[in-house]
Amino acid sequence: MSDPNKISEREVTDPAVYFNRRQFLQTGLLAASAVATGLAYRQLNPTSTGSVTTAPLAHLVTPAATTTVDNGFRATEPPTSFANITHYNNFYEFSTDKEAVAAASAKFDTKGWQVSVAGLVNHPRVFDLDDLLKISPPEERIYRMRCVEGWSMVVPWAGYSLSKLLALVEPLGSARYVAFESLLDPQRMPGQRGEVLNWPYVEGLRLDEAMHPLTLLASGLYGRALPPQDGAPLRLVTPWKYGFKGIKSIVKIKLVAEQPRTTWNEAAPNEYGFYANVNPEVDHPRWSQATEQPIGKSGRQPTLLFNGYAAQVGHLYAGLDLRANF
Ligand SMILES: Nc1nc2c(c(=O)[nH]1)N[C@H]1C(S)=C(S)[C@@H](COP(=O)(O)O)O[C@H]1N2
Ligand SMILES: [Mo]
Repeated sequence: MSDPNKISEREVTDPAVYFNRRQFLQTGLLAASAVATGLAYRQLNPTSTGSVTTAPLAHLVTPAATTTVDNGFRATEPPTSFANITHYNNFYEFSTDKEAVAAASAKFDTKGWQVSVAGLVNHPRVFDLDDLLKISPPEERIYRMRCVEGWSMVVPWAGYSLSKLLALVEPLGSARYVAFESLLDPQRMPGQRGEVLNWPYVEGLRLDEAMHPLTLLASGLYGRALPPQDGAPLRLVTPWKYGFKGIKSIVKIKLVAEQPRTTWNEAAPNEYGFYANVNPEVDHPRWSQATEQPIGKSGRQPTLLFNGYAAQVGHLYAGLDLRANF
């Protein structure tokens, strides 16, 4: 596999290039026109990438078509390598060892997956995954990702804004938060046989955060369906918040009136707040949040307020004490 950390900015927009540089060169003109038009990913992508064998996404809309650096949909930093994104994971349902998650989740079967969207909405509904994915074509969104532990990545996700799903079910005026729940199934998720966290993993957002265009319901990365270790088949991505808000393998979305409970806040309330906005000035009780280690790079870099998305999301927190509401 090519090393995406070394490829040019232009290539970053084309998932075909990510996977097989040699094949790209061999296919010559066809590939060049695929870059230009955003077509033909299917033909160009090999069917597997190392040990990861998820399918290429059809109808992927590339950033050039939909996004700008200004709206935050496209980070200018080169993406972290596919190998690192898929082999350095936090997913406690499978393992607490980041480098063991890939193998521990490799056989996770998402056949027949359904997502219930309910609570304070006009049109509650249980979606088959395919129907949910059809709501809007997947767009590539290249987001920075900052884990509360002090490391970071840049991930070319694919998905659509959660707001599109919420608009479809029509939240009632009384809905003020969105609660999310991951699958509970200790048979398929061996980490749930231990009590390291309260299962199922739960998360939540304020409704205005959930409606923000950056808030992504992700079904893929690097132009392919999400690998199990990254939250197959569907996970949340809120790039201005610490990574633990990005709940994986979602089965329930519920519109509610009160602030929902969240797994890490429950596990250690003094360490992990409900908001979890990335903030270099609000340290974790046990370590500084001023800098971060980008995975696959040498040397730490400064962490930015709202992970560099202040221009897009700062208004959501006008008047909020970010230290008290960490
Ligand atoms: N269900 C579930 N979702 C989860 C987690 C988890 O353990 N279980 N870990 C979170 C944390 S701490 C991070 S940093 C990100 C990691 O996502 P990645 O492995 O795709 O990089 O997933 C988040 N979502
Ligand atoms: Mo994390």
